[in-house]
Amino acid sequence: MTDPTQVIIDHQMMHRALQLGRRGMLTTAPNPAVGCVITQQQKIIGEGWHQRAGQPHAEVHAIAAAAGQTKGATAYVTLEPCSHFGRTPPCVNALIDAGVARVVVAMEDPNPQVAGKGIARLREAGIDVEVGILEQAARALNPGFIHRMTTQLPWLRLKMAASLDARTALANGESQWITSPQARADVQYWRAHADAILTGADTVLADNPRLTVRAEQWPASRPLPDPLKQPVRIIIDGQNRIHDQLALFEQPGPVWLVRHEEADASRHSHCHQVIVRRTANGNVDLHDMMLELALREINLIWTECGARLAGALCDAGLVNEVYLYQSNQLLGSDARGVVDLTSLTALTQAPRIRITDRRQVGPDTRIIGIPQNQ
Ligand code: AOF
Ligand code: ZN
Repeated sequence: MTDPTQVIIDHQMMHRALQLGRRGMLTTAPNPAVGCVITQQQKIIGEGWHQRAGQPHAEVHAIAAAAGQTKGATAYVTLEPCSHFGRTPPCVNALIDAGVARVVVAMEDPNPQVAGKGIARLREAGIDVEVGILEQAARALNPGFIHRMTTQLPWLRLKMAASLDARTALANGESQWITSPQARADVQYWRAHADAILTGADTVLADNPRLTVRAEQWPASRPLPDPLKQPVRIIIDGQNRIHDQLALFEQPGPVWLVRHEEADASRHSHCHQVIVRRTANGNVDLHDMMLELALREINLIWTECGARLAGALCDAGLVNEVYLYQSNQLLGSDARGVVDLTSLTALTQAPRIRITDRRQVGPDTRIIGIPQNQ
């Protein structure tokens, strides 16, 4: 039977490794964020976390920090140590060479190049390996990476802003600033977690948004990342309506345009063009678009768009998480809804959202949930 004191220590150490891993959440893409702690006689002798793709993995940093004290040590890692040569050599080799006796892993690496092979290699080398401690928390570190590795699609978060009576704009289209500055600051924080911000040409032409992450709007309660990375801005432009005189193009960071095969590639040649199939009714095939974006190593997408695109993404089953900011205003029943669900004809078909978090953000309420088709 496992020693109960050891179980508590294992949880404490993995908790620390998760804390370290979180430090990389805004910088490691397309790699996962990973943390590692090395202990000797239940005392931490080395810590590390993955910081950037191409740079050393968490284990390598932790082994270096433990500076030659690793013989017989225990390593706690939030993700299975890698067994392949990628941008960097395998971490299992580094752990075996360091002489660790035990490795505790929170979750298996879903990357097919690893997928259990790292654990097997460690066991073959006579190392005691334990898997699954704080697995749920480890999964929450990398929803985009895990989803892309297991489904070949990015994880898509759909942000919506609505009034208390769940309306998004007046009938005349006036819509900016329904929610409070605090809610908009929170949006900046979540934008920064994404590899890409996705919207449609309709929204870009109507609102002329910048779709950037801005230091001046960053929430005061959160440490400002340095440097502030700009997610790729992706615009679905099936009818070639995007023109050069947009605020989007005055800001730093890449813009990608999603278009059909027949699009005129010479227009906006400075933008990367993601060419996708059309659906039977002539629209951009959203599923095909998502596959194309995953091929470009986009793990996590933050979507801020109009009701039509939001509905189309829901109908296509491509929304993995919704972030709804609900203000304290009433806009009345002539105002517009948040999501157009055109295929919905019976209440029994109404999609349900499993609410995972609900809290106050300034005067507004933020609701996070997972559509139940997921
Ligand atoms: C680990 N520890 O800290 C991370 C791992 O191209 P590379 O060499 O950076 O390898 C990237 C892959 O390695 C990535 O897809 C994932 O499977 C794993 N990430 N593994 O042992 C780490 N970041
Ligand atoms: Zn590795």
